[in-house]
Amino acid sequence: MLNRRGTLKLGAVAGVALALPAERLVSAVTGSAPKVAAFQQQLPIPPVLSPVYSDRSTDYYEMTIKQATAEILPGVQTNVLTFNGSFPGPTIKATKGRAIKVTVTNGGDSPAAVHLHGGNVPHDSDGHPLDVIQPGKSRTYDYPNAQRAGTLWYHDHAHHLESEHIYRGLAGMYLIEDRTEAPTLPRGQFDIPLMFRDVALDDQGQLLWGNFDADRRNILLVNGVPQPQLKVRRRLYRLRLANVSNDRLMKVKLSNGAEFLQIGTDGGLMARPVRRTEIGLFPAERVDVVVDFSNVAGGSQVKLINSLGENPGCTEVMAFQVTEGARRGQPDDDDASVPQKLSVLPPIGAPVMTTRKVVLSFDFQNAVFMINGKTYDPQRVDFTVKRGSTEIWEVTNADPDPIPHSMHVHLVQFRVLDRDGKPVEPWEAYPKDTVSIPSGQTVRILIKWDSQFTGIYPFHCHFVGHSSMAMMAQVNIVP
Ligand SMILES: [Cu+2]
Repeated sequence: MLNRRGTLKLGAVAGVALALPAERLVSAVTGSAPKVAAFQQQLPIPPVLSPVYSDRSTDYYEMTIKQATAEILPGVQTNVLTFNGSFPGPTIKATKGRAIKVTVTNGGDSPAAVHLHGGNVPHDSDGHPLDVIQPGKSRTYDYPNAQRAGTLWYHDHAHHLESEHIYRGLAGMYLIEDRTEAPTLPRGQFDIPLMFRDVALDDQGQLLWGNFDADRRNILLVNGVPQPQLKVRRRLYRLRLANVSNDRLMKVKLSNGAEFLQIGTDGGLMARPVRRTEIGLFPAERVDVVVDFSNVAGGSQVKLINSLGENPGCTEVMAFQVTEGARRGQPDDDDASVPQKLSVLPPIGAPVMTTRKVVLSFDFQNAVFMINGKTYDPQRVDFTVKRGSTEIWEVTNADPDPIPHSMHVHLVQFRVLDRDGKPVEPWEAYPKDTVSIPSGQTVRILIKWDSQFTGIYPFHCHFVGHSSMAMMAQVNIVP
């Protein structure tokens, strides 16, 4: 049912692929294959950004958007667009209740906007598509971190440009921590972000780019490199799985058949852990898991397998190289554990006042994506909502197989109620900011507009190939 791409047939629809003879089609739809041995490179961990200044309430950060090179393939310098020269961008670690101000300077040559995905932030810090930083200019984003701890990420959101900008490298992790919540979970070097995304490279190792050419992005990266390995000890690890691909669907499992213990979703910890053997990830979704390597023999390898991979490199995503070392309870173990009660979730809240229909569809005639029959107009308000109110959205993917969509709502974490009337599993119920909407399905989500902020915020499909081609709309939240 799930297809690998949201754009499988769209190249043809847009008249791109059909114009090419068959033999050229092959090279047109597939990037150059990397000549890299699997599981030789160490998994890079993106650098954690340091504040330039701190006061009693706030940490102040600075980042610069700039062209840089990244060694995606060993010995090959690939031109990328970065935050601070880092591919992916540096990780920002925030603490719940402690504000952050990030001053971003645009050293690139096109407008950019920084959106904190999953963040409860003022509308003028949300990175609205028209609220951009022009080249050579700077602006400061306010992130109050007045929300539950969670695995967020930041990325470009400039009008019509976000798809290319994210693809070229403008994305990074943003982790909000809360030391009082489930304090026994693995921490520090045992808490690892895994950012998955794909690229297509030409023969010189340079990025190939086209909004509708998702099919040729045949190299899957983890934290910026293909098929890395991570040396792990025989103990518990927290892995923050984040699919930051433009358009790729993933479904991951462990090669030894071991289970993931899922502890969190997009917006933070769940009430209780859930055992899972295979985890689907639509673009922009995050799944927080704990994996137990303590019963794996030292010297053996556990692979992370993507069952939707179209080639060996996209299937065998990475390897965990299990080193010898102490078993659980031995001196090199910090007694990490997963409590049965992870977190106390906020109550569902007030009665539902409004039900809205949101229909996602592709306009085959004009090769644009629409919400409720309209393409995105950043000047138009699509829904006016009252701050503090609770709404149900019935989100329908009206497109035929294989065009999956998703729904990302800025500012809030919502509840996923049901799919075609069937209640969803706890692992995707709450807290979510992005939900998958496969072809033909209707998914109901419950949104409590519980942010203190008002103003205009977008909602959109998070196949960014779709959102940048108009599958976006916006709410105006009024007091
Ligand atoms: Cu879509």
